[in-house]
Amino acid sequence: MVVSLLITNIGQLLTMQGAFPRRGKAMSELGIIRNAAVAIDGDRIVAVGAAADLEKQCGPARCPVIDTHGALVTPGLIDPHTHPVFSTTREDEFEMRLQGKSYMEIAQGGGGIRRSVRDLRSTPVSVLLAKARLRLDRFLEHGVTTIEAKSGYGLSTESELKQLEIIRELDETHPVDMVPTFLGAHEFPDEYRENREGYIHLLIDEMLPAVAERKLAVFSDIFCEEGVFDNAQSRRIQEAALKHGLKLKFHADELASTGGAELAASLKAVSADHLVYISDNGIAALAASGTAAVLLPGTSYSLGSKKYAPARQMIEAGVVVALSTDCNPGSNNSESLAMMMSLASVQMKMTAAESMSAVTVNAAYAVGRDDIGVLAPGKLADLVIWDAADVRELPYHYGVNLVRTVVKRGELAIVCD
Ligand code: IZC
Ligand code: ZN
Repeated sequence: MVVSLLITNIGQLLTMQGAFPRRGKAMSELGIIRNAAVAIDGDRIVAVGAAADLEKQCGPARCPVIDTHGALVTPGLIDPHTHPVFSTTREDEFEMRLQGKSYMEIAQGGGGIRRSVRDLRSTPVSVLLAKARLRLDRFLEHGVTTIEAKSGYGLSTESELKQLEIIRELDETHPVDMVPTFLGAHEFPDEYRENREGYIHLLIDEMLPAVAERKLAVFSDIFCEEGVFDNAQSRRIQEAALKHGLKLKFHADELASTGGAELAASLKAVSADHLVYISDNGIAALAASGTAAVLLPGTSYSLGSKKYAPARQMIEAGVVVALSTDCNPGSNNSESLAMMMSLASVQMKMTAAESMSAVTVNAAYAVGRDDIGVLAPGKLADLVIWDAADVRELPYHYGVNLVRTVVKRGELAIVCD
């Protein structure tokens, strides 16, 4: 066996082998091997198993070795919903919400997404690249090795392409891998407030074809919400995206119950995200269609809401549940999936094991990938060595970074000791 790196003396190795994706009780199964090792060659895993066996085959004399001294090792975490390319932050809006203003009131006053759009349009690419790169560094430091990344702060053909090209450049030059999503339907920009139909035409006739022709996105997403894109508009735009070969994601039922989950399921979307106000019908529809529910508890937290998505009901109904940060300048500015796991435990009653499935295998499913989120021969060698011995420590020991070492595509990307 040719091995370029052996990681051994692992106390608790979560291989996540087993059902893909995980539903219901299977979300608690983590494919655990104790006293384990992982053998890597190049960017791939070649073997996982008992440390004693793998050390015999490729011991310290024959390849570089990392001794984790009994640590917890997991796949690199996957964040299936982020808005990482933006210019300035919006901490003033965070404070306005503390004083009682709602997210939608701020948006209707010209703040919110439209403010980030004005910012992005007037910021040079070099500055946007530098700012986004720092966010990717932070994701990596927190154990995240792949993110889904949305446009949506351009809202003109030129600026949406600019944002997607930045995502492509970062994917090529930063260790964190990115799955690009076109989110031209994030809002109606300032110049189309009185001509919403005109913006929908621009999306369908110009933006989607331009994005598809340049192969700049895998997914098309939409903010399907009261006061933004209604269900009929969302269906038209997403049906056009399907014709261009894009797969679908939805921001659905975040601030009100509008039937967004049912719409996503009827269009066989890969994921429906947020779902704080999902209906019982919506839950049944997602379970039946196999559309993943990407839950973003940090958004409820940062919006100061007491209402979280009904994760337990979804898990019990057999919905594929994933977790994400929603990292964005408005409703949740965080790069820590471990913090989201902690919120998922306390606020949504998900166990540590369920949360781990939600940020590995199920998150991989939600971004349309099966080569990540699992530690098995042939999969990408993306993994995290934690300053913890048991997965239950992650949601419990919160608000600090427990990541010790991150291996990305077989290379040491972060080393804290
Ligand atoms: O910038 O406010 N909800 N999109 C939908 C967002 C939040 C991002 C933002
Ligand atoms: Zn979002």
